[in-house]
Amino acid sequence: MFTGELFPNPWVLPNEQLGPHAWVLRGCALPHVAEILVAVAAIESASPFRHMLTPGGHTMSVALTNCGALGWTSDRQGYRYSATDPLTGQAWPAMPAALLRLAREAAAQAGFGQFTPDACLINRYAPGARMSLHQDRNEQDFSAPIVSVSLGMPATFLFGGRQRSDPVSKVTLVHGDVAVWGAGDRLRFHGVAPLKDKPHPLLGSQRINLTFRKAA
Ligand code: MD6
Ligand code: FE
Repeated sequence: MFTGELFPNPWVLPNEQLGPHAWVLRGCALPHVAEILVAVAAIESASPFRHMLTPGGHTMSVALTNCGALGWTSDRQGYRYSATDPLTGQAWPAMPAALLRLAREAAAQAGFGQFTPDACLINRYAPGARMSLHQDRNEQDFSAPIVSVSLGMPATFLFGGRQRSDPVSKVTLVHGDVAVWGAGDRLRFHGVAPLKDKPHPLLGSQRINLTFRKAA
């Protein structure tokens, strides 16, 4: 049960609204960290983190894996969702029930009922890793929101507008924060500034981000 309303945690920042349909739910994942980490360990033992190639031929600084029916992949041919892990030739690990529950709970808190993600991209950042400004537009259906869980070291999240040239605001995402956005905010440009090395007590010098989407 989420008890944040009845027993506000003074160590957690207040929720932040980034747009009409975009929220940072502070500490929303904190009650679930242990089960998320168990799930990630099982997923990476079947489908390890790896650095993918961009269509432009660069190696991504972020290492990634996936769980769920579909997984986000990148290579010289482009970005796409695939039912199989190109590294193993097998299906991606199934989405653990605990992750699905957390994603649905967070989506509902941000005003998106009935969220049924079929894809969970798991990004792992080492110090210096970054994510350049992009839109999430490889999904079939932009009516579903995106739910993004941050664990480990803090990151500076860059949140722009619908045009690449729009002004970008910065928001710090810390361990346990969940960002949710959809509807009119679904196609806003966003990214992550190069990660500073501020070792986290539980996860050390890394940041893990889980991003749930409805891809098909
Ligand atoms: C990250 N996140 O936080 C990268 N995309 O590591 C994303 O690219 C992202 O957090 C869409 C919605 C939420 C996100
Ligand atoms: Fe994204």
